[in-house]
Amino acid sequence: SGRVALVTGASVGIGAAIAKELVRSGMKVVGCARSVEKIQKLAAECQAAGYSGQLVPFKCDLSKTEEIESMFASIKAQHKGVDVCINNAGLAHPEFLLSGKTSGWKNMLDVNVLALSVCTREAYQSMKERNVDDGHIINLNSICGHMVVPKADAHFYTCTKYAVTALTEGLRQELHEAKTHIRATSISPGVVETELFQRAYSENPEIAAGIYAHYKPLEAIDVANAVIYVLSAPPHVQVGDVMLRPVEEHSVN
Ligand code: NJP
Repeated sequence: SGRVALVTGASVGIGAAIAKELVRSGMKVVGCARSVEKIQKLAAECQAAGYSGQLVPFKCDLSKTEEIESMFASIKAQHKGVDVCINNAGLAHPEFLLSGKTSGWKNMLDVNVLALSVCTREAYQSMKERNVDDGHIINLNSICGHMVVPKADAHFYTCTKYAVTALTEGLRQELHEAKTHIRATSISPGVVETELFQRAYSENPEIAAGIYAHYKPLEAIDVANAVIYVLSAPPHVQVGDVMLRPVEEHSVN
């Protein structure tokens, strides 16, 4: 399609699945993360599979604002700019409010909230300077962005995802006031089987075992398919949020 998409956190999990599906659909995708070698491997897989798009790996530590800004400058120089920005990178340190580490909370704020906001601003500026009116900004939110899950050790994570809900809605209002047709969407999954999920429960394997005993978690491809749906909606349709949950997830939360 000739459009350029940025996918943050494209090295593993949901971001890797989204990057792959967008390349399959013909887009040029800049995929960023710290472990750029994993994205290089994914790019080679996409090429070997004969996908019509292209995956361009980019090394970026999103907790450093200056690295995000130089990434956008490089995208401008090499690919003119972005038409689609998928703010997927995010982390979940399972830490209680009564005992968690400040460094873990700060890390979540830096990536889940600050980097998402910096990427949103830079993506919008890139679209504006090229008069791109059909751009799209998609934020990876969570079920935790809509409710405080009981008995969870993820209240600070939940706070960062409530921020994503506020930022997505705020973005929609600002885009309207700026008289553009650029769309803003958030995608809110329940448990998805990725490294994030495995890491979050590595110290509490009984919680993970409880989840597997009760239901099958979502897979990264399920979330990637939601992104494809959101991007293929007709221009007058703005999908505000897609909430995706494993069947029966509610029964144990
Ligand atoms: O996470 P994971 P998921 N700079 O851990 C990157 C949300 N979500 O795919 O840098 C740059 O497998 C990291 O790359 P690397 C969740 O909140 C998930 O599960 O190489 N990149 C990797 O590519 C998040 O927003 C579940 O380590 C950084 C990626 O982020 C999104 O879905 C449920 C970075 C994380 O891959 C993707 O999560 C839900 C940095 N400083 C919402 N730090 C779920 N899995 O259950 C991290 O409701 N990354």
